[in-house]
Amino acid sequence: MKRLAIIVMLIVTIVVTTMAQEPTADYRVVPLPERIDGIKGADFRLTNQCFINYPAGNREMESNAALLSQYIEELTGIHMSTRPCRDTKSSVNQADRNGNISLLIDAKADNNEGYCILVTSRGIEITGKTPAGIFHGIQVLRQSLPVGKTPLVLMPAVQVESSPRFPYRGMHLDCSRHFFPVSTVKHYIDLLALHGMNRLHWHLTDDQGWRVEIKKYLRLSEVGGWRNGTTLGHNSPVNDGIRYGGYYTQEEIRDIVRYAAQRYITIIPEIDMPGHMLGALAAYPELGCTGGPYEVWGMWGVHDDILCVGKDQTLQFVKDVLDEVMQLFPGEYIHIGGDESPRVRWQECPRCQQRIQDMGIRADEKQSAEARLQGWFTTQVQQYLSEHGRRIIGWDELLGCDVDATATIMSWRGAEPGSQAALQGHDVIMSPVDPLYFDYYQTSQTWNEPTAFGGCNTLKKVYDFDPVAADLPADKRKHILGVQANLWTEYVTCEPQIDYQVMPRMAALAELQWLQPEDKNYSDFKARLPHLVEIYKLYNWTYRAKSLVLED
Ligand code: TNX
Repeated sequence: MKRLAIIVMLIVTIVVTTMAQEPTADYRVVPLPERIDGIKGADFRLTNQCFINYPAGNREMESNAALLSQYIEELTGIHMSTRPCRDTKSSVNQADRNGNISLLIDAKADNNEGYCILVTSRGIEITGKTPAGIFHGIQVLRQSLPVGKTPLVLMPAVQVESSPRFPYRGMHLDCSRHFFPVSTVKHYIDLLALHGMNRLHWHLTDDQGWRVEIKKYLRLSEVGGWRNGTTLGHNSPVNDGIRYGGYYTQEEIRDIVRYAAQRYITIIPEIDMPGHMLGALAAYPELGCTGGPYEVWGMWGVHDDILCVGKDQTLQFVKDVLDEVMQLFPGEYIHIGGDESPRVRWQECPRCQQRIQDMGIRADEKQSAEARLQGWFTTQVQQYLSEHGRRIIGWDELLGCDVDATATIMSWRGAEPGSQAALQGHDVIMSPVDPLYFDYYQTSQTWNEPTAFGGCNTLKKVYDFDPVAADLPADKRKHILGVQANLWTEYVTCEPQIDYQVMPRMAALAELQWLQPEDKNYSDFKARLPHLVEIYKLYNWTYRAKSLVLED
């Protein structure tokens, strides 16, 4: 009897596995779509006989179609041609859709970045209000595919729909502390795209190197872009003495901005001011309070030498730099830093003190005159940018120096400053050190890990974070525009190390950015992660494998 049962079980297993041999798509990807509703009826088979249709004459959709074709080929080896199609609503007509994938604009959809994927025996439709929404749908289809060469993929009939919880879904990359080639920045953009993100906060200037070519001040990159050596270990007195640096030409930046735009990612450049400016001071010492000489810094931390805002020349410099930055980066936001700006030089500087007098700036029990001077300076910059149709983002230190509510605050010293800012009417991006600094360790057991800044931000900690504090009043919640993780690179020197720090934590971040809190489920997320990791492996990306199996 027992034997018979075993034989029956064996036969069932063989039958089931043979039936399941057709490589099959699984729509439970990362970030998990809001709705995945199976549809009764026959499934669809994806083969190299299918076309990818896009509305004729629409350049963005043409590019979407080309990227989808590229992704399908990379994952499965199936080559699908793209094809422009016509009908009355700049969409694709029904006859052309049969047996193919069609990318369709639906102007009536309500979320700008939402998508709908409909799979029936007649074909696949990816619909969105905008090409950006369709691009997110494309990433979902891409992630749903099995990885490995195959002549066909079985696509179960389904309707998959989603729209993101937050409009701002970002990652930050510091290219000052270490400089990364254009190819690495593009690679980072590819990571963001796969994970459904739409903002790259690009930290381009700091004490350790100025990385953007400014035509009016060429010494910024030529002198400010290079340091004479780098400290070893965690700010040890030992310096490697190796000249280190580099910068992006304006042409390279335009190329990167275009590459990002094709993936619906807006780049927010950061020109950190008035602190973290040694790169600029080394090149133009007259912009500092003491006049220098200054050197591009080979250590990490916060430096006392910052811009002298008592000099009109400094303000002119900042405006000139921003003029070129605005030409390079078409997005609405410019990040002007504002963090970690010691005021010791300003206290001693006759020009800064004169400025305080001239502007009638006064200390009170809440703030020093010098803190208010930073506020005055920031407001000058903010007004200049707003005259040019731009808005500023600044680190949460700006809350301590009187900027008005049109400044968007990036909350890094915890989530609390962000909540405070929202209460004061600022828009807010949440990127608290704990748990969204991806330069921090991913485990408390650090001995086998590459050197990191410190801390311990595990995958689970990232997943469990809610960017909107439970006690934030309902009418203030709209100010939390989104959430971002930061990758500072004091200890990150090359592309594989970038990848190791961010993957798989950025997968957890993606779920915070897209999912409503009640739809999050850590163990379900962990069960979906291995397939995403198959894709990381396919592209030869480095990631922290232990995060899949250990809870550390
Ligand atoms: C704080 S976050 C900084 C950076 C460092 C980072 C290291 C912020 C506004 N300033 O300059 O690189 O910590 O985690």
